[in-house]
Amino acid sequence: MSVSDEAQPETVKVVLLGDQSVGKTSLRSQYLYRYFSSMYKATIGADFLMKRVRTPDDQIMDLQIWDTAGQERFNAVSRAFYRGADIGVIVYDITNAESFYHLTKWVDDFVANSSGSRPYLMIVGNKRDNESTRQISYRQAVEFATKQVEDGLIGDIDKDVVETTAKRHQDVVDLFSRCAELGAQKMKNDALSPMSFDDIDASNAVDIAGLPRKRGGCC
Ligand SMILES: Nc1nc2c(ncn2[C@@H]2O[C@H](COP(=O)(O)OP(=O)(O)OP(=O)(O)O)[C@@H](O)[C@H]2O)c(=O)[nH]1
Ligand SMILES: [Mg+2]
Repeated sequence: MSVSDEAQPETVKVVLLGDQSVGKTSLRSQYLYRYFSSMYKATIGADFLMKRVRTPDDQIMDLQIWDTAGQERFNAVSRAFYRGADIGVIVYDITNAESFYHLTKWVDDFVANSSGSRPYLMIVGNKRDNESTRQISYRQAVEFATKQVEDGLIGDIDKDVVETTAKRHQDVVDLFSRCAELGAQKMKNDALSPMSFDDIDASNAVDIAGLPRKRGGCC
């Protein structure tokens, strides 16, 4: 059966976030278009692109991949797009220690603004092709992630704390395949533990009639 013959798949909202210039846009472009440019064009605001994928256990799903702006002046705008996220892909640059030290702030912001959707996290050290100027080791990333495991945000450090280069297609395929796998896991877990009334944020209620099908979020 072809993908198009099947019932409408579930949508998994994946949000890329992290400091400016760490490579969020480049990771998504490499995944979707096999395109990498060494020119830097700052993202302003946020947007999403969709990709239909098949998980290793043969489940079809639509990844809704949001790219957000890392520049500080856009932080308030970016936060608005975390709502209803299933997976946060928090990116730092292994050659820029500051982008790593800011991870706590990104995690806190993301969790606080995802509006009770109980998202999963991936921690991604990008630009691993620049080994000679590395400032952050993989071990440091694992140490950081241990706290997120305790908080239930990361399930499997080996799979969810990764290093990539946006120059290499296979790296980004592996990254987003893991997102799909996590999306499938999250759907199962959400189905087993439906939202409690405490999870529902009615302050920004919208009429969802006519909006595309999406579990537990507004967009
Ligand atoms: N060497 C190397 N350069 C990269 C890599 N990923 C991105 N870059 C470069 O880093 C710069 C910033 O990349 P972007 O993808 O625009 O960064 P961003 O995180 O989207 O930045 P904002 O939109 O400002 O938040 C660009 O010049 C890219 O070419 C990588 O894996 N390796
Ligand atoms: Mg960008």
